[in-house]
Amino acid sequence: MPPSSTAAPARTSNISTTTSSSTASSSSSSSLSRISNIASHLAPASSTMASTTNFPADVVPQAPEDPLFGLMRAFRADESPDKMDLGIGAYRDDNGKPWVLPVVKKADEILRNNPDLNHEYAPIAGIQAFTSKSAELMFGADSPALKEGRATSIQTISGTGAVHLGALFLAKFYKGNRTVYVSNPTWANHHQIFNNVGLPTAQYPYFDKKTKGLDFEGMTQALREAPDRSVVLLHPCAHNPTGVDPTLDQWKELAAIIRQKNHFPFFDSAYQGFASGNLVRDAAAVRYFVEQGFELLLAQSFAKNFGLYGERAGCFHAITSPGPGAAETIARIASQLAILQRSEISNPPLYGARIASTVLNDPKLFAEWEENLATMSGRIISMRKALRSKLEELGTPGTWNHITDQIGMFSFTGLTEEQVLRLRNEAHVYMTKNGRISMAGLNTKNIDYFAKAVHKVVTTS
Ligand code: PLA
Repeated sequence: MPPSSTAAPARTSNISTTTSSSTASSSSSSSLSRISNIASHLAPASSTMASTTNFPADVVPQAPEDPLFGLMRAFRADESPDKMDLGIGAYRDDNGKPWVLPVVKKADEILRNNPDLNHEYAPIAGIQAFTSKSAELMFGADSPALKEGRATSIQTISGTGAVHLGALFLAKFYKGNRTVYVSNPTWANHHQIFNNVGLPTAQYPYFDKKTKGLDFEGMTQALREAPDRSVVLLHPCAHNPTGVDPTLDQWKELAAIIRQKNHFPFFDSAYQGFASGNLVRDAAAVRYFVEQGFELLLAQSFAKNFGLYGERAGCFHAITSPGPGAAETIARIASQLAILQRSEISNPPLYGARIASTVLNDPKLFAEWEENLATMSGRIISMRKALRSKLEELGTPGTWNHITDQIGMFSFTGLTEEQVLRLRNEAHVYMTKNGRISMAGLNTKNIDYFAKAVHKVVTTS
């Protein structure tokens, strides 16, 4: 697994990119070239040079469009009434519509009626009532790290901003092995985020193509073989893109290896409450690591579990190990995070964090949020069952138990790139080229159509 410092996913999962529409007809192109000839004779000498830019193509090459947002654009442009969006991981209700959580509507109402709110800047570290409750949500209110003052939390631009801030912090201050080990596959943006701050990424095996489950052997072996003190990026639950999570026993083994090798764990938590519908259960791996006394980083997103995608509510947490100097260490870390934050975004946006904070700080609203989470995860789980049984009824070749074994927002179907492209071209079904589907895009109205379309491409490819 050689470290790579280029954004590998952009190369491997690039969907069709639009080329510039410069294909003018031959007659108009010849008159165009005549005009440009005349123009070049009339123009001053300097403008006849090929380019006066500081950013020529060999310095700033044309980059491919982001695969996921490109897919979203292509879906929006498709005029077929049958089209299905199984691309980006955003919850949809049974009518295929975005769902504003009822508890979020309530919090919004409360905020709008609060005469004391204004649009002043937040502190650099964000809204304290939000960050402290975010930490409790993730680590537990009785977490030893919180009680002992060994944790610091800073509000970020959703999960992406939190991963980025962590990456930046490591790039500046981490003196161990600076290669970041990520799962193969992982959320494609992980590579870009780390590579962009100069930290190379390497991959540990994760997904077993045969069982469509976890390659635990491969994963543990790679972590044992990685140089001591490597950074290890982990998804605490609802792994993206595979939907495959280690069991708690496997997490314990992973923790033992990470401890033995002195690796540095960095958790990216984007789906707490989405995997099982239970916030505590989905935090079990993280809480185990904290109980074991690890020093670690954690990026926390509220995009999915609050349905606050575009509001960019998130948090970054650093925890240091217990010991006499712990409080002083965490204060130093916090001070440097504040400097990084100030130079990057100065201070974080208010609205999403205010919504989440209103819910997190009110026991009644919190209980209602848990019901909303159960609604979302419950609908996804029922779609998993329905999809599996429909494919099995149709007798679609292959096994489909992985659809119900996998967990969270996504299922890694095992469909090949060719099959994915046929689904897009022939059936207007949009999913990423790696065969990932966002389960929330399925509903009682379109699931038959999808199962039949999958059956067709699997039986005729
Ligand atoms: N980390 C992981 C593992 C994710 O899957 C995502 C989102 C994020 C972080 C970032 O989320 P946030 O910045 O919106 O909080 N992944 C999505 C969207 C849902 C995306 O790629 O941006 C996905 O479809 O994979």
